[in-house]
Formats: sequence, C-alpha cells, structure tokens
Amino acid sequence: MDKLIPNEKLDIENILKDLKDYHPRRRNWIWRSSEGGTTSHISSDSKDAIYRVFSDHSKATKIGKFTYLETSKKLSSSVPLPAAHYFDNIDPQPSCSITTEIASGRFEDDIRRMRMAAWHGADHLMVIRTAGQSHMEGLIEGTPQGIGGVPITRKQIRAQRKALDLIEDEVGRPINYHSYISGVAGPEMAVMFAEEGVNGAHQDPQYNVIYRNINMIRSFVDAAVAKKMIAWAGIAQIDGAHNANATAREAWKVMPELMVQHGINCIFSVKSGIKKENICLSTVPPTAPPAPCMRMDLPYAVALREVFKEYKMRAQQNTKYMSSSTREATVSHTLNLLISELTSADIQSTITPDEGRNVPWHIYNMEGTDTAKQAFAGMDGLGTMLEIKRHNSELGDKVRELKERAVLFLEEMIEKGGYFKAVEKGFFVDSGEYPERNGDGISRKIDGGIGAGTVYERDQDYMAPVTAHFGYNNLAPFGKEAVNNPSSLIGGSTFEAPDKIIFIDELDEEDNVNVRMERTKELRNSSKIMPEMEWQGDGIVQTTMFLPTDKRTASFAAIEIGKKMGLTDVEVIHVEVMHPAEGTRVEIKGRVDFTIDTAKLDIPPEPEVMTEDEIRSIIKEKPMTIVAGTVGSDEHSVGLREIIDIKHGGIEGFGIDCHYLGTSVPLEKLIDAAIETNADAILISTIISHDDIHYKSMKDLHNLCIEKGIRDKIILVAGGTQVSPEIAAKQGIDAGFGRSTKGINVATFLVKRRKEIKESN
Ligand code: Z98
Repeated sequence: MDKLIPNEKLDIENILKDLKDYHPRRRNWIWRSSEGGTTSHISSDSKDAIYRVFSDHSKATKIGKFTYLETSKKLSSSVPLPAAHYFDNIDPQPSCSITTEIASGRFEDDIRRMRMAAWHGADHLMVIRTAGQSHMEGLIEGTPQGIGGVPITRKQIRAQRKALDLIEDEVGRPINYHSYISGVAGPEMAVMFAEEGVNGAHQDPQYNVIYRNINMIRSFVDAAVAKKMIAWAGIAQIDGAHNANATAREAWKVMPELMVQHGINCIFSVKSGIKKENICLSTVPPTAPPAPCMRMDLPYAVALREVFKEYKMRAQQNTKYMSSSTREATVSHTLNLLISELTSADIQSTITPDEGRNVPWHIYNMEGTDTAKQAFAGMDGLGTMLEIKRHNSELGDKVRELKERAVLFLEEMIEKGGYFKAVEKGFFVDSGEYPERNGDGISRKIDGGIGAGTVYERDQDYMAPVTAHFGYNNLAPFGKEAVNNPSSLIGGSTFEAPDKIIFIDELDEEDNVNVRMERTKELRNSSKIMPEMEWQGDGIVQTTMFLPTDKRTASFAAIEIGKKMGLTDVEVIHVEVMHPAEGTRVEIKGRVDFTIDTAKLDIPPEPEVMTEDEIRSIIKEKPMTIVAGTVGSDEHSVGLREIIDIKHGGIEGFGIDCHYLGTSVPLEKLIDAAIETNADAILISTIISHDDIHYKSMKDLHNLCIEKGIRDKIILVAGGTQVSPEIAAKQGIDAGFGRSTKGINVATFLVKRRKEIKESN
C-alpha cells in the first residue's frame, strides 16, 4: 500500500504488515506552511510585541469569494465545515498547527480516527498514554489494549507513524505525531521517539517531580538526556506547567508560579541544545465561565507572551472547569480560541467536548478540531480591527502584577537555595496566590521519590558510542572521528542505522492487536456495519431525550427507556436541568448487538442538486416562468409557498418568474394561465390524499395538457407531503416531490428538464 484512496477505507491489516521493516520518513516537527495561504506573524520590534500583526495585506489570500489574512496552505483532501456549502465548499485552514488528542485505548481504531481528524484540519495528533506510564521503568512491547489512553509501545507508534505518512500524503500537509517523554523511562522513550519519527513530545522534569513523585535529581538528569535527543531529532517540546492549572484547587491562583515553571523548563531546554523555535510553552486559560474568565485569562496570556516572546505558544483549552455538557465545553473552547486570536498561538490544542463525560469518541475529535477551525476562520483578521488595551487599563495593571508576582516567586526560590529546596518547602501548587501561601503546596524530598539514589557519577573510562549523548563521555582515546561522531565506532547507532533496532512484535498472546482484529474481521471484510463510537464493532449509540420530570427521576427513567429501546449497558452520560419541575435533558449511551447489511438496503439514487449560482446563471441566460397553485379543494398553501418564496430558499430566489394563483385552483385555470404567460412549467400542490385525489389531479393535469396541445412543451410538477415521487411519475407528470423537498430540488429539476425537452425537440 503506497497511497490512500479518498473514498476507500484505510487498510489496517496492511498497515500492520511488515512493520518490522518500516522506518519513518522524517523525525522533525514541521510548522504549517504559508505557501498558498498567509500566516500572521508575531511582531518582535516593540517591547510589548506579542500580538498577531496583520500589516502585510499583500499576503492576503483569496479563498472562494473571500480574502483571508491568516490562513495556511490549503489541504488537497478535506472535510470543510458543515456550513461551507453556502460558500462554495471552501475550507480555509488556520495559520497555527491544530492539535487533537486521540487515544481511545485501541491504537488500531485510532488510526482511522487520525485520518478523519487530518481531513478536518488537525495536523498535530497527540497520543495520551495509558494512565501512569510515567511509573513504568522501561518500554512496553507489543500492543496491549489501554484504558484511558494507549500504552506507548514501539509497535503502536510504528504502525501509527506509518499510517500518518500515508495520511499526510493524502491531505497534502505534514502531520506531526506526539506523545510524552516523562517518567522513569523518559530517556528510553526519547530514544524510541527519535528512532520512530515522533515529531512532538511533552518533556518537563517538573512534571515527574511534582505530579509523579519521581526523584528530583533523577528527573533532571533524565530530562537532560532526553532533551539532548529531542534537540537532535528536531522534536518540538511542550512543557508541563499547565498541569498546575489542572491540579490547583483554584486554578487562577497559580498563574505566577506557572511562569516560573515555564522559565525553568525553557532555559533548561535551551541549555540542552533545543532550538527556541522548538520549545513550546503549554498554556491553558486558567478559568472558565461562569467566572468572569476573560479578565483573568487574557492578562495572563498577554503576560506570558511578553515574558516568553522568543518561544512558541501551545495554547490548550481549559479542561478543569468542564462538565458533561458538550455545549458548555464548546463555548469555553471558543472563548479560549478568542484569547489565542487576540494574542497568539503557534499550536492550538483543541479539547474534545466530550472530555467532561469521559467518552473518548471519534465524533468529538472532529468536533473539537472543527470548533478551532470555525472560530479561527470567523475571527480572521480580528487584530486589524481590535486592539488589546495594553496600557492604562485593568489589563495592563494585571499583566504587571502577574510578572511581579512571578519574579518575586523566583527570587524567593533562589533565596531558599534553588528549585529542589523550594519543592521541599512546598512552593508549588499552593492554593494561595503568591506571595500568599496556605501551606498546602505539593512537597517532595530531595532524596525521596521513585528512583531516589539511582544517579551515579560516571567512571573515568565511561564511554558510550551513541549519537545525541548527554554528559561525560570518554571518547578522546578513540580518536578524533569518535569524538565528533561517537557512533562511527560501531558503524552507526540506531539513529543512523535503523536496522539495528530490535523490533518486538507481541508479548501477550491474548491481549494484542491480532486477536482484537480477528474479532472484528467481518466488519472489515463484508458489507455489514455496526454503530461505532470508539472501537470497531463496539455497537455504541447515544440518544438524547427530554423528560418532563426532575433530574433524579429523569436519570433513572432514561435508563429504562434505553433498555426498552433494546439497548444494553445503558448509562446516563449527561443530565441537565431545564427546569426543576418541568423537565430535564438526558443523554444516554447504550449498546446494540446487531449488524446492518448495507448490501441489502434499498437506497434510492441521491437527487442531483445544482449549485445556486449555476441555476441562477442558467435562468439569467434563459428566463423561466412558472404558474403554481394548490389544486382540488386544498387550502394548504404553506408547502407550495415555501417552494416558491425567496425567504426560505424558494425558486423565485434563483430568478424564476413565479405566478402563484392561490389555493383550490381549477386545473383549467392553471393551464390557461400557463398558456397566457408562456410558462415553462406548472407546479401543483396537494396535501389531501384521501381516495388518492392527489394522484388523480396529477393524471388529470397531464391529460388536460395533452388536450390543449401543450404537453410536449410544458413541465408538470406536483408536490405535497403525501406524494411519492415514484407513484407521481406514473400519473404522466414530469416529477413529484414529497416531504422535505426544498426550492433548490425543484429548481434543479426544472432547469434540467427544460434542457432535456429542448434537446429532444
Ligand atoms: C496535555 N491533555 O498536556 P503519565 N508528561 C507531561 C504531561 O503534561 C503529561 C504526562 C507526562 C494534557 C495531558 N499531561 C496532561 C509533561 C500529561 C502524562 O504517564 O500519565 O504520567 O504521562 O496535552
């Protein structure tokens, strides 16, 4: 398999084949290209210059009917936003990288989700590890199933990178693949990531120390080793400061210490050789509504960008203050995106709006990605019209205050003997806003934690013939070539000679991808399908309902309803009070165990619809006239009026001259009017259908037109809620239109039919 075909499924079996011999095409992170699009840049000529600037209008890009100021190269294959069909299906891509986190627990299913996400515009695919992989002392092999993430194993990474190499060709944009280099096995992870073409990684020793209680000294030494490799492989690094937001009791109070944490990891990374352009601060707006979040989050974003202007910003969404309402999550997400737009983001991490309900489903990755794409497209060029009130303002004061608090924090840390001492004293994640301290910060001991006492000084004769090595290496006795290129001593390390990598396929006979794939084989190799939310064949569906009762009763009633609907494993995933007594919105999930054979479905051909512009230009060139009315003794005119009137997309909007004669119009009158106006078509409508009166009217219309000698020149169309297009056509008229017909369907038909009549005459 060397190419994906857009309307064919990705062949997972093929991805898994010959993995042993697969090596990635590249390692380094790739930023979005402005070629064929514009990328706004961060101004660097003024002291406070942290905002997007749009001065260069010559770089504006025309996409469809619009001019954009902040886009990147267009995709060769993509799924545009749902409303794009109003705008010639354009799909403007934001200038920053867009992240989505995909780790449902089964990497083989995530591969298909990655392809979908890439089509929606994500080019940074993050894989969350199985909870607590930081505690594992080595690499895991094979592909066990994970819960709340996937185990990061070589085989899983290799398979996903292989698929992403194909996916990036398909969408025409590099896809950056990402996971974490933290924990006791951090350096091993870093080696494996560099070998396997992982392009982005979280790396921050403070994460180990504070959140995983891994020994400080060990963590910082490990980090230096890992950062050396990150630098060598051109991997973009994201730090871990934002974890303080998620952990703190009141997330907006840790803003000063966050800056300190960023500072420590940034300078450590620079000293380890990582280029500043690959060092990304991980920043999260600390609050969310109903807090007046902008007045806290925006000053924080400004302060951060001013202090760290040489570095990149990875803006993530707030996930701490998140409930199970996907609507609410999407609004917080959008406010966060506004902050990114007003300040800057080099990587925009998206949240899946289902994060608060803990159902990592395919559709929500696309929703999160689309929210970012939609908001950025809508806010394109906002900075040309709005300016942040930086000086003499509440915001300006707050920015200054945050910086001062951060500097004071740093000074006190130095005074107390440095970072390790400060951690011992519980400086970090204290619930007070510095300099206030409540004494509840996370405290770790210098000689405590996992891996304490495992760092040893190297012997005089220590020598490692490896690439991207950290620290003392006694290479001099082996010659100049060895000093410059240590791995030349062994004919290249695994970085230069990937064939030396030992690939272990599977260790567990029961829990591995082959066993899982065997179970779902039929769903890949037949016309049968099953609903799926996260894994092939999981059978999960979601149902939304409103129940006219209180919250608790509604939750229990919803489960019963789910069971009666034939679902198993029914669970409530969201409850929201509409009114304490009047009713509750409930969303449930459940499972079905049947398949649908798509080969046995009776699917009528999709009606062809021309674009509005196409129809308009045809009508402009050759005007069209129609007469219309409801017939028989039918006074129901709403449907027909909707087909005609401009307001809701009716055919007069395309330039068709419409003569509406009213309700209960005799057929003769319609035909006379058609002759008089030299009409191209007669449109009749009936809702009443007893005794098949609607079909009889159609037949009569057809026969009367023959009698009057105009049948071969006129198009006859009938509509109504009870009209079946197939039965209508049997009455001799040209077409029947049933429920949910829109003006554009009728207009398309009229234009096409007129052309056919002309060609046959
Ligand atoms: C994010 N969605 O940042 P274990 N190292 C760092 C981390 O920030 C994390 C881990 C490791 C968030 C995810 N971050 C939160 C610096 C997690 C995770 O094995 O669970 O400890 O690794 O994108």
